Amino acid sequence: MKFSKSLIALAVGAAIAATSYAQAEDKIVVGFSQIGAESEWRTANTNDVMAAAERAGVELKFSDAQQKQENQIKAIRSFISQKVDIIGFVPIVETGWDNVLREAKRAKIPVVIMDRDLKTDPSLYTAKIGTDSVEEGRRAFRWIDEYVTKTERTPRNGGDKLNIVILEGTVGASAAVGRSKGFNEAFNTSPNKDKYNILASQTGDFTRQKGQEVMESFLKSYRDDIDILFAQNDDMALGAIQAIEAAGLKPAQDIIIVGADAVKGMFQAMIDGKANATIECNPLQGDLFFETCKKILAGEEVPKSVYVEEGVFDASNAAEVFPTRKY
Ligand code: GZL
Repeated sequence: MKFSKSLIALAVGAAIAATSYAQAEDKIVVGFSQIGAESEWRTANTNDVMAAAERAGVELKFSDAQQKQENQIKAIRSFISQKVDIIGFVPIVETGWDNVLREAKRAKIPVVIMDRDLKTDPSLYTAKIGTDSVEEGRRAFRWIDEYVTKTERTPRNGGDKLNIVILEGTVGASAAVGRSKGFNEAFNTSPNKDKYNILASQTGDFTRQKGQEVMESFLKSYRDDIDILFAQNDDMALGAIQAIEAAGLKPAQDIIIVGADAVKGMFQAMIDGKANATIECNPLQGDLFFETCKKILAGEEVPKSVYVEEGVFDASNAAEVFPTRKY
């Protein structure tokens, strides 16, 4: 029996389509809602999630919410209607998730939280993989306190207290709320607390641009009264460094600069003598996330909440550590 070439091509095409569909059928389908691309840290987190999805052999449906909670809620609803196997998301703010998580539960789609924390009924999500922002805040103040003591730092304005200004992260974000909570807790329990005064604290929304703008306004109001900056992420610290230099002051010398995240840009600033320290917040959570998703779908028990490993880096070890940094 003779088959025409086009009939054979048709049969081959159909076989490939069936195979890829079969492969797709075997792949776990994960719907993931990411906050946006507001910082070096967030980009590293997104890149890691995508690379980890490849390594895990899962089908990733990825949505970028452009910094809007309503876009995250829309994406989660879309994942539910697409009947994905499991949903992951980074809650941009702590509250406002109850209804959409109830819809996922009704659809019997497990939810895994990554990075930031949220305030909701814990039965509405299966696991949380994140970063301990309260401990990061404690570490920031403790580093400042140790550095001030070691260098016998005195107030630039000749007064009796070292003035601290704070660039806070996104309003309502657990990373900002937690870092403020931890910083204030360490401050209030320090034997040296009377050495310090928190002069001003304002959100810079975790972005470099806003960090620069708010630092410019701090300098306009308090210039030579400012001794220390705690920026709740490195992007805001890097923006503030630009503002400090534009005001004719020396970052890391006139004003001590401590950030959070430990991104490459901050390592370079420490190596260049323009920043003093950064508290690590590890964005490389993808492998643990997909491993947890697979366990959940296989019916295995998983811990309700785990934190990734994090450290503290400063100008004394920045050059040595920099070549080993993965983000
Ligand atoms: C922290 C993370 C924060 C980073 C910022 O866990 O959610 O969001 O510190 C990022 O750089 O914008």
